[in-house]
Amino acid sequence: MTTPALILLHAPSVYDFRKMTILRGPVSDLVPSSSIFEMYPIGFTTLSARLEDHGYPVRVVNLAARMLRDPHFDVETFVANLPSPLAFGLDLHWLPHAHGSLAIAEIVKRLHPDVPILMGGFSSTYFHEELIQYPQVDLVMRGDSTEEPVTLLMDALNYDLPLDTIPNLTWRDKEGRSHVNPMQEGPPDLSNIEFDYRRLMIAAARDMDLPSYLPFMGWMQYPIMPVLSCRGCTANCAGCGGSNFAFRNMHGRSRPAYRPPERLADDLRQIASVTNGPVFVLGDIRQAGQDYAQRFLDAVRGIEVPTIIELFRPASREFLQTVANSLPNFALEISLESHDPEVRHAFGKSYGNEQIEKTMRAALDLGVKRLDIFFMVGLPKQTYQSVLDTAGYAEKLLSDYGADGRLHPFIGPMAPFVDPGSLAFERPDQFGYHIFHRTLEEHRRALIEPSWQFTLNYETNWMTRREIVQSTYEAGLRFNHLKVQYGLVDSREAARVEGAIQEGSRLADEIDRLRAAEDQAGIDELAPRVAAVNATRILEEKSELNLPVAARRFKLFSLMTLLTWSWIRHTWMMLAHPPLRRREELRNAAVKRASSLVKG
Ligand code: B12
Ligand code: SF4
Repeated sequence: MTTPALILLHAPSVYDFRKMTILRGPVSDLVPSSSIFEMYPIGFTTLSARLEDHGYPVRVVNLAARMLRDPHFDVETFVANLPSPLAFGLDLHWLPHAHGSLAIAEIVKRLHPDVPILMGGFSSTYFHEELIQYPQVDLVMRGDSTEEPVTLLMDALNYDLPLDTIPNLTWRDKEGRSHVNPMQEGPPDLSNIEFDYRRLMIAAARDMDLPSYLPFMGWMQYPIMPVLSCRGCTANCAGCGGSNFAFRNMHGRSRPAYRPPERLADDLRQIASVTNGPVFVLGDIRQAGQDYAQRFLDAVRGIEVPTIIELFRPASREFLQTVANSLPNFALEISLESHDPEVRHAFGKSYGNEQIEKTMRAALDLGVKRLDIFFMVGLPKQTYQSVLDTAGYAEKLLSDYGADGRLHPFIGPMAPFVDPGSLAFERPDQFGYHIFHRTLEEHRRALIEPSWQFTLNYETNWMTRREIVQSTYEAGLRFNHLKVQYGLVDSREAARVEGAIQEGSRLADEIDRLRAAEDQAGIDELAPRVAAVNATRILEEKSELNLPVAARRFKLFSLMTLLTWSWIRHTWMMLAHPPLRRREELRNAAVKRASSLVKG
């Protein structure tokens, strides 16, 4: 087995979620992960590819998924048995990992005290100065594109070079002083980033450790894969830490970096060459202009895997016709946020219902396989009644367009957090928000509150945290009834969901009362009931989010051929670039790279 230079670990949201009584709520019901957020960032793929091409083998361990899969999985024994790399990397990308990532970092530091701990991702970037104060954290890599600086960092750790020339790095020296190196502007486009997930499949085979590489629980049954059209966004939704505003302030990026459309199409083809699972094209392909969208659609013509396209705003019939011509199995995702255009506008989306319904009509006429419409709770100007009225609008949509079961409305809360770096977090008064937790430590603690009501880092001028929680449950019940009525879920399934929603709502109230009375023993007694609700998707069954997938989910022959070829390539690369403290000339090359950067 190859000795890894970097071991990338993905933590659960809360450590150890298996032992704590926390009503986690429907915080992840609209994404493939469970509420412990076991999915690791796409960046693990691109970082691994870049480092391996420079002779630094990378191992990925999805600790969160392993803990979920096996209740007896012993993290400490597993970590103790890992080989000592040049560094351990942990993502603190999504803030909901604030508790788990720091706890896992502490365990790793205790068991491998001489190996530096590196953290990275959006939340690490936002909180880098606070993060470096935790004794278990040695290095924080900031920015939305860290492939290049992390490679320089590996060189520095491998050849004992100074750290002060490495862009984007926040670090602590031997005397315990922290340093913030200047930020380097990320690449203007994504042409030199390698988004080849097959590399991780090969690494899983190489490390003989498939369970550690699985992106989320259930992936083998529903192998959905994303392709990323850009880093950044042109839009400015109020609660989003990946908005144009947030990217500008956090990552110094003034406009999105796009993947060239033909490369994006290649990414899609690569996935389609090994699986029959759906592919999600992340980011509205019209963001870079009609020409970009057209080139992408020309380049993917004829790909038959189910392909999900995101729309940030209404689309013309002409555009949808082009999508349908190129991707016969296309599905659409649109986040309307609210039925009320005024609320939608306050959140940052300015279009009317008539325009978006025209888009829906056209998509259905043109043969869209699935049309998923998302609504959110916790928006500016949104009252409790407005949330319930959204359910009324969902009914209207189903009655007008939902006869054949292709239209699926979903609702979920903006939870657990309004993103740091977002407009609503930075300028709460302007958007009518009240932010309860501001620091990383406050968010870390909020994650171990006994109920998601107290984890929420905000309330609005229009709803308290309790109202956000209870309106979510009430709207969830209404959506559930609608789904039975329109044949989107079967009645047995719906009855199970209904039971879980009612129980979730009761538990939220009971915990509210017990917490106010500081009755921890009373909360602990609820553990079995809380565990049962946590184990259920309460707003929508995960299977309802899933597109139908061919019985043969993987193309085994292509996969085997690919693995064989890639194995040969990998061995060759490793021989051509002997890693880890082996050759003087490599050290010289690394010194040169670092010094050219200082000059540049
Ligand atoms: C795609 C996406 C998703 C995909 C995730 C796909 C994936 N596996 O990464 C899906 C739809 C599943 C998703 C889910 C969620 N998302 Co999301 N998502 C996005 C989106 C639209 C794009 C992200 C992106 O461009 N990534 C690409 C680049 C930037 O990141 P990357 O390549 O993965 O990683 C690079 C760097 O971040 C860094 N890095 C990352 N990790 C590490 C680790 C180390 C050690 C190092 C050195 C570097 C490093 O280096 C990488 C390589 O350059 C953004 C919005 C936006 N416009 O940015 C929101 C965003 C990132 N998501 C967000 C949130 C909140 C979530 C959820 C928690 C929502 C929820 N409640 O369900 C879940 C979490 C899911 C989980 N972990 O299980 C917030 C995060 C804000 C914050 N600071 O917490 C964002 C900013 C906006 C939003 N609200 O949607 N999301
Ligand atoms: S939520 Fe809005 S701002 Fe954030 S990534 Fe999506 S479209 Fe862009």
